[in-house]
Amino acid sequence: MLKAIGMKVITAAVAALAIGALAGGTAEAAGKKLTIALIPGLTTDAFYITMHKGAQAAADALGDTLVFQGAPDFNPVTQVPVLDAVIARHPDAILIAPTDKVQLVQPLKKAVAAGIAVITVDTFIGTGHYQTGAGEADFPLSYVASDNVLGGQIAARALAKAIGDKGKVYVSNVKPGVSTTDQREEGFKSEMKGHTGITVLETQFNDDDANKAASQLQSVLARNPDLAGVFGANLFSAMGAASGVKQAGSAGKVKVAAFDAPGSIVKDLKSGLVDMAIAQHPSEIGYFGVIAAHAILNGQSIPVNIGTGFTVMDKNNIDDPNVSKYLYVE
Ligand code: T6T
Repeated sequence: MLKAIGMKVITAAVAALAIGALAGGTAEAAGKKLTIALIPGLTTDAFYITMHKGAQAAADALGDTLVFQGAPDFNPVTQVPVLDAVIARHPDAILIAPTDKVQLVQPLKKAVAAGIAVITVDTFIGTGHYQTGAGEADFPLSYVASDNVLGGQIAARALAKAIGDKGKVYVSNVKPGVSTTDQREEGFKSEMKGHTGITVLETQFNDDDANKAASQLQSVLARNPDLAGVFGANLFSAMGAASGVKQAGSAGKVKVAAFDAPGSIVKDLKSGLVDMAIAQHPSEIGYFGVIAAHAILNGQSIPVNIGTGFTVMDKNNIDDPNVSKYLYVE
């Protein structure tokens, strides 16, 4: 059964804006032809590749030019030089998934100083509350993303159910300071507080490296032979944890709740290695990011938060085309 989460908080305002912007069907009707840059967290991640596809679809519909430029790993040290290079090309707008809540603040201020509109997609800087007049990092014009606290809560509920509401679990996570994955862990832990039979062990940070996540799974399992489950808080954390479970010969015994939905998740769901996957809708994030940039640069107001949905996948619904259409592209 399709469990599309009822959080289509793409507001009526955004929907109207999208329709209004696209209704003319031509670049002239929609406004001036713009150059919009999309800087992902990293280039080789199916999540951002899918986001790029959505962004390109919107740019094509609006007659804008989209530039996709990113770093090979999820790291502010490699992302900031990419951002500097993009600022030097002076696009009209930058859509960026900042790889750190703090370290991207000053570099993004340079974009604003250069007269470039800044919108963050997927991740945020500061607190994520923009345009409030408070704090040093509220300057982005909008934040387009999944509700990541809710995503963590959904994962916790599903994992609790899969392990019969008792036993030890842990979160396989990227690194502290990443807004999305911090929020997923927060949501997971807050939900687990209500599950008194479940003990949440210390989080394992893998630097977005699936091999590290796999070996951490095996170490946690060696220390806790009664480990009941793991929550992989993003694609590489989840895929790595699942492969650690498989290598340990514990498939089906240690339950896996995965965030993100690369194509390879299908066989893992069907084999029972992974119990459920929370697919984000990255194509929507890219699409509405471009629409928002286009709108604000054409004098329209835009919502400061644009929320996109989730689709929860498991072995019972993955063959439904209304579910599988949310698998990420590679
Ligand atoms: O989970 C996504 C994204 O939302 C997160 O910010 C970073 O990791 C991913 O790109 C998946 O690898």
